[in-house]
Amino acid sequence: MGMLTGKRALIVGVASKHSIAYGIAEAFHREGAELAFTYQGEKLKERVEKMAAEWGSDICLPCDVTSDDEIDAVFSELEKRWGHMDILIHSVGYAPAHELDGDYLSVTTREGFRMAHDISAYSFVALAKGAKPLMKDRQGSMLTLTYHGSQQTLPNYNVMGLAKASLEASVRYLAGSCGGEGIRVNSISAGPIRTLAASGIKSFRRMLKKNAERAPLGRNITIEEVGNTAAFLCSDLASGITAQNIYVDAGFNTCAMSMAEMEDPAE
Ligand code: NAD
Ligand code: 0WE
Repeated sequence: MGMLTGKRALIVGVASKHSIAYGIAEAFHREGAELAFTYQGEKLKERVEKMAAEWGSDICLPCDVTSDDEIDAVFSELEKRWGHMDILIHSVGYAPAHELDGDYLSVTTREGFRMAHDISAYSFVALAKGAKPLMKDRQGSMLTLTYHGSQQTLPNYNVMGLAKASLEASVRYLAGSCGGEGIRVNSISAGPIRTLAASGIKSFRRMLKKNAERAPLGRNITIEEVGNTAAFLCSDLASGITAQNIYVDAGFNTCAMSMAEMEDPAE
């Protein structure tokens, strides 16, 4: 029997086979969960439906998280199809590309700030509102994805760092708000991974190299590793864990400088 046998999970944020949400879906499927998916727009529909079918799922619903109507439609459909659910995965983030390229004060705009916070932080609240009634009193679990740029600055992450800080605070408030119904709320702070969301980022390759050098494990992490941690956090094995942020970053966040960085022969 799998760690998630008998559990029903809605996964928001699959865009490709490189998506963190794809790694989570793989692990959840392996551990016996029943899955439903959303996709961001018609362009992604077919691709997500195909992946869903491979995991034995025929629930694939459109959902742009900026639309309350689309979010409402997702949960009415899940109520019809499932009646109840156990797990909500939020793996969504966005800021306009120009906000992630250059000096923070120079590139940040009111509209970019608004969009980053709406799509990357508020959307978890909006989805939690819809999911909570379906998750009542069944040891449910909500999980979102964050990044260490919320805690320490780095080049170009800019307004996304603020949105992730808001998202992490929201995890604690949501945990308080949903704890009475037995629902746990946590986040995973993943190290950098080459996904679609990373593909537009200048010098991401260099960043991956620097990260591996500093991380105690001496390497970067994979979507499989994030998936496995997500499976644990959403399983009953983690029944005492809520309002937490768990780092899956090969230890990077704890290290100010590594021996490997000291020994770089190029410098
Ligand atoms: P990805 O591009 O595969 O996934 C991002 C998802 O966000 C896509 O599925 C996209 O459709 C969705 N999305 C964006 N705007 C949306 C909207 N308006 N409505 C609905 N969906 C929308 O990239 P990923 O790296 O898997 O990102 C998933 C999460 O992981 C994000 O929150 C990201 O910030 C976080 N994260 C990524 C990394 C990394 O290095 N890749 C590291 C830590 C955290
Ligand atoms: O959260 C993210 C990615 C977020 C992201 C990426 C894009 C690229 C395409 C949000 N919005 C957009 N908008 C686009 O138009 N990560 C944690 C990955 C990431 O992004 C960075 C990073 C890391 C790591 C940006 C700058 C520096 C580091």
